[in-house]
Amino acid sequence: MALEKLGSSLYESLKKILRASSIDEAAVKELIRDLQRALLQADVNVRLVRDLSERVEKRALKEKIPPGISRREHVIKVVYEELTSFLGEKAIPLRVNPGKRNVFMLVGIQGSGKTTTAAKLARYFQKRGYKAALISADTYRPGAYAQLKQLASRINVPTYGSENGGDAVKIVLEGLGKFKDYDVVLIDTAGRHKDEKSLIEEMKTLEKTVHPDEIIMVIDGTIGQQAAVQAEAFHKATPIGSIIVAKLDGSARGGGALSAVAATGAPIKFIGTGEKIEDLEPFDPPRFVSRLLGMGDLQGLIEKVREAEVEIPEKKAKAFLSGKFTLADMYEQFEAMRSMGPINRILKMIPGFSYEIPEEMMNLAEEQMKKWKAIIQSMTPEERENPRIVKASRARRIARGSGTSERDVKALIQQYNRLRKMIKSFRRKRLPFCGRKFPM
Ligand SMILES: Nc1nc2c(ncn2[C@@H]2O[C@H](COP(=O)(O)OP(=O)(O)O)[C@@H](O)[C@H]2O)c(=O)[nH]1
Ligand SMILES: [Mg+2]
Repeated sequence: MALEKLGSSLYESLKKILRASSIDEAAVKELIRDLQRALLQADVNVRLVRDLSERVEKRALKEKIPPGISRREHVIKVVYEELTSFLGEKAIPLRVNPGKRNVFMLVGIQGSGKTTTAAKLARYFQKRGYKAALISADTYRPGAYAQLKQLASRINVPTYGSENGGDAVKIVLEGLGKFKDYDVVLIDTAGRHKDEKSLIEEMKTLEKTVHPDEIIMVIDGTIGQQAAVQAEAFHKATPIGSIIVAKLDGSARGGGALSAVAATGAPIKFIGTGEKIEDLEPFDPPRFVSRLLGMGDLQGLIEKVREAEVEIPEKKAKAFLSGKFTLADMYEQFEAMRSMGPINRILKMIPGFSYEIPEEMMNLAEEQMKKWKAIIQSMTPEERENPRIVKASRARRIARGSGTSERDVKALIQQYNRLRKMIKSFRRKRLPFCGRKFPM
């Protein structure tokens, strides 16, 4: 199962709850089954999934709902809170003991982002006033040392390593001898060997001889199920103290990180959000969960859902869905949307849209909405009820009254016709678009 799917399947289950006409025990149970399926498919540990779903079920069904929020919002809140508390409420920092040298060793398979992350961490500590140094223990991949040295030279951090292979343990010990009076020494290791066994052996030996203060596993945020397998293999060899999830830029949601956390029990401390040396952020569990669930801002969404739950009388909703609605109805919907704030903010909260709509297009949509609103306001009630009567002379009058052009007026009427057609075709396809409340 592709990695992003965890997020989207979790989101799909939550969306069902958002759309459900009533939240009863059956709806909650169904959500929990969906949740379990999504987590298990993402290789999250079975026991963990059971614990998590038991807590969600108990809280969703038994907990007294706080005043001011609906049962629907409460259920979503519970899921969100339980996932967050699983990841840790707050970021756990990578601790540096002052007055002593702190040695951190980065492990992970080739390509996960170790070398880049080592340089990013050096920069992170350097900016906080620590004296940092780097050691390259990747003697297997040609050019590994050169890559680290090149990154480090940009930030003026000293590096130790060997151009032409050699014994990784010996090199690390030499490097540590050189960097005695440093606050932080970061060891970049190999991610590949002749075979997996010799890689794991090397990590074990390094751990035993070097005794790093913490072993940090770097995982690629875009990988799926393998995250658990990798994490387990490394954790067996050396105790993983923390995790850094690299490549969490772009649209990667990082569901694999959940599995890595489950496999090692180690907290995520940082995420990598780009190829540049500054692209490292302390991990923020609530933000990560929102991302995982595919929402820009879950709490914001919950609020907006509440505001947007415009009560539409059943009769009107039915008429709308049969395509029998007037421009006035469409206007009402626009109003509901506008009261939610700028359209791009709303679109950003909808997964899929967040990455796909370019800023200019969003602004255009907002401009368009303003125009349409002005046009509809300049119409007579009769014209709103029956846009067909708007011919050339009426269109001219409306354009003048709204400060738009005749073309704009025609475009709106075309849009109205298109929306009607679209809704009629939805009906034919029997899309689950029903319900007393009309979700925008
Ligand atoms: N977009 C993005 N690319 C990254 C990130 N971290 C590492 N990379 C890229 O991933 C590739 C492998 O990184 P590297 O540090 O060499 O991985 P290593 O084999 O584990 O040492 C390189 O092209 C990096 O530029 C990140 O946070 N975001
Ligand atoms: Mg490397």
